Amino acid sequence: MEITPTLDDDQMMRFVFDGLIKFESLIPESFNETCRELPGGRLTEFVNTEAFRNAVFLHPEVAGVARSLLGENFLVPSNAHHHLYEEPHTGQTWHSDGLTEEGHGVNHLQCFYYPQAVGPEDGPTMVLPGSHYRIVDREAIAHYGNIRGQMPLTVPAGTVVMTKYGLWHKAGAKLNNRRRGMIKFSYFRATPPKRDWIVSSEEIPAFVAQGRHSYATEVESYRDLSRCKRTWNWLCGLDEEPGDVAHGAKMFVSAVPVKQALKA
Ligand SMILES: O=C(O)CCC(=O)C(=O)O
Ligand SMILES: [Fe+2]
Repeated sequence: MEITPTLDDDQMMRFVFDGLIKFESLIPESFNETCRELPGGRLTEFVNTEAFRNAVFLHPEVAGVARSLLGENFLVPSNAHHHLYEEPHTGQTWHSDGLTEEGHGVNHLQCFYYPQAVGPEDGPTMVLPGSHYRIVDREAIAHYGNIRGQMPLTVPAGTVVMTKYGLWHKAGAKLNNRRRGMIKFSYFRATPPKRDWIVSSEEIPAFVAQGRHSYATEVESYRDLSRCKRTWNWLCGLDEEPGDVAHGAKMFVSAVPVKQALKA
């Protein structure tokens, strides 16, 4: 079995912009069923079985995305956490997990697998596309309620959502006693980035603006775009100084080098 990249330039750019990719009903029902009665909490033994590894971690679509975004010899998860809710609850507050990353690179994919369907009243995970670049104090976003552009992961059974670590998310409110499980696991990069996903020409294309997140004002969307360009260039192995970050303000003001000013 060989893992091959599955994303092309356009799909990679979309991931850079959204920070997530979703595959509905990806895992077959026969396998979903075997995951529905698992206890909550850390899953190590179960996910290290050949059956789980082949059905989920090395699923050609899932591993193909990991290969596209994380390069050759990416690290495959060897544990997982089962976020299981059975009772009604008010939901979590907005957060991103952990505090380990703050850069523009794509080094860590955090994935959510739902072995059963999740409806609006089942406590769906809420995610905010594009929030992976807004790295803020975890407590500072906890008070937000509904955010324009938030996406409830109301999904059919067998859905896998792969996100750039750092994406804002939370478990949504749950109104019933139906069991809702979500198995969370992570892939990591092990080699420096280069453009080795599906390409149709050797020439590296410039990042193509993907539009505007609905919560972003026009001004903030410039910042989103420059962050996307930086991540895109980084993924393509162009590890340049972030020109747009340093020079973005030149859209509105101008300046000359100090030596030139002294001569004037
Ligand atoms: O269960 C969920 O939908 C999300 C859980 C979560 O994000 C967490 O516990 O960190
Ligand atoms: Fe979380």
